[in-house]
Amino acid sequence: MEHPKDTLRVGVIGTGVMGADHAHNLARGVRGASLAAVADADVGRAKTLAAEVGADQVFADGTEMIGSGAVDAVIIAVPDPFHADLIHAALDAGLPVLCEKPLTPTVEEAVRIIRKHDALKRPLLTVGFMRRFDPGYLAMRRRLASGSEGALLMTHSCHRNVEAYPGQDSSATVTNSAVHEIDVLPWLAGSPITEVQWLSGRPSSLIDERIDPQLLLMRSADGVLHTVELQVHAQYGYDVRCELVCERGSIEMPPVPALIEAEEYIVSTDLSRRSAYPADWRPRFAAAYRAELAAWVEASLSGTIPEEAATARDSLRTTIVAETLVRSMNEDGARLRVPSIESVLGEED
Ligand code: ISE
Repeated sequence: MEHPKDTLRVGVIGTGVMGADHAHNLARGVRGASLAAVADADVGRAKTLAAEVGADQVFADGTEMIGSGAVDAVIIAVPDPFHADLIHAALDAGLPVLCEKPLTPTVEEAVRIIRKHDALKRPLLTVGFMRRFDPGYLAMRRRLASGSEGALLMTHSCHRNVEAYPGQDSSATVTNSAVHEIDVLPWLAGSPITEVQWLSGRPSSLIDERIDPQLLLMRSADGVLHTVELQVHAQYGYDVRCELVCERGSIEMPPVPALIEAEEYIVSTDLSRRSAYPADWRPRFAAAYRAELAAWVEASLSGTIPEEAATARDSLRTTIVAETLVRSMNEDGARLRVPSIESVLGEED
């Protein structure tokens, strides 16, 4: 399908937490976009969402929506293992895709997508690593680039969810949650991750299905060391932190910047000092999701993908690192080299 057009008719596939969030954002208004349809195997849930957001059409199957002619572009927000088939269908139909992270849980599936994508005349695939649009991360990146604190030496991140998704195992902490840090840290630091190690210590007694917390150590090609603590069943709040340790100082992300938007202040009262935490990532990254969607719509209308967003290749790189970390988990915390994207794609000289 050829663009530019005035309005991009967007279809949302998957009406769970993130599909619904994207649909509501579209319904609130994104310049150049209209929400044309939603799809979900759970048709009842899709119909409820369609009524809430004013989407004209409901499909029981995302592939059917892609082939229907009713949409010009799709957002894929189904569970991770189902991303690949829908991406293939959308690319075959020539539709721009915004796929929720991760691209795919395995490198093998991601490679097949890259091969198809590389053969296209124009890029169609954007992956929803929304932290690249978050004002907090963007501010840190600008400050680092200014050089005021000198060269980057280390980073420390912490990523805590209130409750783990049920039915997932320890590897999902890496492939579903840590992928955000695996994407955003090289983007901040400007150097790919080349070596990793997965570690765990005393596990929380509050969750049986997976080891929680987990600690990831990652080293980038230029020697910067990244520590990442993941705790997906932390109970108290959704808490994402990041500190960049430099030669002459450290740059810390302002705590919970999204609360400023929600007018949740740090309150001192009754002999105490309190600040609120969001319950999950939607309020914390609300501004990022909106900016990501706006950039994707604008780029799709002019036949390209947003410059700021994670590309298919960026996302393959992330999946390679995540898969190596899961290997380290299965090999008792072995320190492992991360295969280069060129070696995985057979593009080495
Ligand atoms: C979830 O799927 C997300 O993408 C959130 O941003 C992340 O913080 C959470 O850990 C994931 O499970």
